[in-house]
Amino acid sequence: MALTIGIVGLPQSGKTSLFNALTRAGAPIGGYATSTVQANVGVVQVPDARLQPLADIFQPPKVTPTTVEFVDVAGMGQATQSGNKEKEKGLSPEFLGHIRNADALAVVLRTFKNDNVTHVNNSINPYRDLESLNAELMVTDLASVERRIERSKRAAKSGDKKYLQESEMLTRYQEALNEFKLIQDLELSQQDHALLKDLFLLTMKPRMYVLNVSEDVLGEANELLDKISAGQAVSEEGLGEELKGILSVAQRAKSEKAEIVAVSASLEAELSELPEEDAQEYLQSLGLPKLGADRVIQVGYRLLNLITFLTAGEDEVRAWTVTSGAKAPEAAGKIHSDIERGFIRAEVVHFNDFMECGSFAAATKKGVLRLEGKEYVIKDGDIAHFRFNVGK
Ligand SMILES: Nc1nc2c(ncn2[C@@H]2O[C@H](COP(=O)(O)OP(=O)(O)OP(=O)(O)O)[C@@H](O)[C@H]2O)c(=O)[nH]1
Ligand SMILES: [Mg+2]
Repeated sequence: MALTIGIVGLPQSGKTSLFNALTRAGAPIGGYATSTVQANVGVVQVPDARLQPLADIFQPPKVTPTTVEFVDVAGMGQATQSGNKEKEKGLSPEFLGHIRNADALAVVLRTFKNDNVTHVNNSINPYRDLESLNAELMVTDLASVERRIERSKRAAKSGDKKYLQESEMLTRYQEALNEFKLIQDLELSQQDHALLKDLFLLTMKPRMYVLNVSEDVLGEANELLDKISAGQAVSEEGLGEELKGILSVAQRAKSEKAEIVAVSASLEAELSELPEEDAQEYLQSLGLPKLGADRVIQVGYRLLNLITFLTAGEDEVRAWTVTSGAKAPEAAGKIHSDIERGFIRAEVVHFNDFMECGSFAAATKKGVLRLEGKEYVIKDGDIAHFRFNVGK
């Protein structure tokens, strides 16, 4: 199960720079001449500080982190202009093909100043850009919903109640989108979720805002975001233009309960070309927290309600991803469907407890390695070993 995050934003907002920072892929960036036409797709290993200490103990030949896939597409305004003549219909099919299946969206908003980089709307205003991106996503969803309404109405002619109900539900989405509401903000029943599942609407996807800020305000931007997420009041007074813009988006994100991070995509893209230690050292010398790219990945995990569990042994130390709340057999199924099918029990020790003991034998002796049954809910950081039996 590769988790996919689609990077979207206006043209020249720094999407490909962010993609490069995340994936170290070195995709071409620059002015319109090098604008992304073909999507860039890259797989990133999820940094997990628990893998190395385990590898030091078990000395396995293989250490395997989990991965996230990022898809970087063309700027949105651009996609509609060049790929789709009828702008009112929303995003082009090529564009959609790339992000429809994304599990979440990273919405890149430019606040950085750079006179050499043109802005489609001719000025820096991330709040306005967010509104215009939302409008574009909504128009696209509206087209999908309306196509589906046609279909349901045709099907409803047979008198089948199911389709009547379906078109009522769809009409509600249509009205909401016409009123500039995101589908994810509606109150949704289980039936709604079932219907929405195969509509792949863009305004239904969990999203994070990635503010692409100027290098020189990165530190202040992070402080500002921390304050807001801690619920402190922040006033505009005394803030420079760029920080004001950042504040307006941050406050909105807070009210939407959306995740938000600030990065300097071009700085990070440059740093990603250095060995990781040098990059971290350089960041520290600037008084900056860890790489924004790492934060983007972590936030992606939070957005999707994912946790990591581990398996550890002499053959391999490995991280696995499951949805938070998953029970032991489901987690086992991530490793192999047979292990889920033939699940007997799990031997579980939390990473922190394990590190205090240093070995499974010591963990057993201390009583922190437990036997758990099929109702056990896996926790982030659990080291698990599954016993299973698939009969002939
Ligand atoms: N100063 C500064 N310039 C940046 C930053 N991020 C991107 N740029 C510059 O902005 C230009 C566009 O960056 P890209 O990463 O190609 O932007 P994009 O969103 O992929 O652009 P399209 O593919 O055309 O939509 C490049 O010249 C970058 O060097 C930043 O954080 N600070
Ligand atoms: Mg690009």
